[in-house]
Amino acid sequence: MDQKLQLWFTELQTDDMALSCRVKKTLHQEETPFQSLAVLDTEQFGRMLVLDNVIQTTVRDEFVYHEMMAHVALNTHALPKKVLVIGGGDGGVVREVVKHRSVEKVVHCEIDGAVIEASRKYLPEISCALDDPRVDIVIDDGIKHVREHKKTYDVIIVDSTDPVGPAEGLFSASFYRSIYEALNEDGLFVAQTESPFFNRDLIPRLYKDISAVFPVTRLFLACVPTYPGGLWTFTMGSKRYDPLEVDIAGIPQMDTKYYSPAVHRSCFVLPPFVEELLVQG
Ligand code: AAT
Repeated sequence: MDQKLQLWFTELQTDDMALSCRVKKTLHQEETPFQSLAVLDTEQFGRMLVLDNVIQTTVRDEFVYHEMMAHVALNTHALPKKVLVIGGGDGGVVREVVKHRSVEKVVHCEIDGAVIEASRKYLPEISCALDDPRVDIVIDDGIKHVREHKKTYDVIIVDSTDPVGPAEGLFSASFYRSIYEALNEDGLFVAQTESPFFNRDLIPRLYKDISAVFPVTRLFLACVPTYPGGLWTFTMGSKRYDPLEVDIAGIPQMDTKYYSPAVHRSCFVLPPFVEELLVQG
């Protein structure tokens, strides 16, 4: 018998489907006041951040999600100076936001300081911009933060966990109204809005709620291998700028692996089964 011991992490992505990854090593595990937190070193995806047994990000595929959360929104706004990132304690979205030269201040509001600490220690390639002088870290509930800041931000990015537990309120109509008020008069926001295969009730509701508040509402897609189903949705609500009207020839050259000017355009092209979700509401 020459069989090495094999350890696997399994995420139940739906009640009836799982994703399993072979684990080289468990680097960290703790119960925070908000959730159970683990950092695993996996064979397939490298280091992986897991909250409440759900994969949040991995070193090998994180670029897709973080680039698409940041650059579609920031390149839609004419001159984003002040940006709020809610959630995203790993720092991946912040790392992408600070690539924009117009950005003067990034407020990073994460409810669970333990996620930031673990990411600083075990995910340096993702958390590396958290010490940028333009970044202010606030440990607080994003819902409370937006309520307390009116007409403050040009762009708000909601990098939240799934709509259960502390993140549930980040998927509500009242939260979208508070976001509207926290934005400047030409502001816009983007949120991760889950899987078009497995969240077919949630996505139409969010789209309708955001459309009720923002004159421009657009849904776009990207492929994130470690999220359920791979294909992932993001929804943007904007007071003035339309991401489809951006002159993509004017987008500056950026150090990215998934996002590009052409992808800025193509990510809004929706297959009919996704388009269908937007007319249900
Ligand atoms: N960058 C991809 C990682 C995430 S983590 C989402 C973060 O949102 C977590 O660190 C969590 O602590 C934080 N969070 C949850 N609720 C709140 C809140 N109310 N205010 C501020 N931060 C919050 C996203 C992964 C998406 C996974 C999709 N399956």
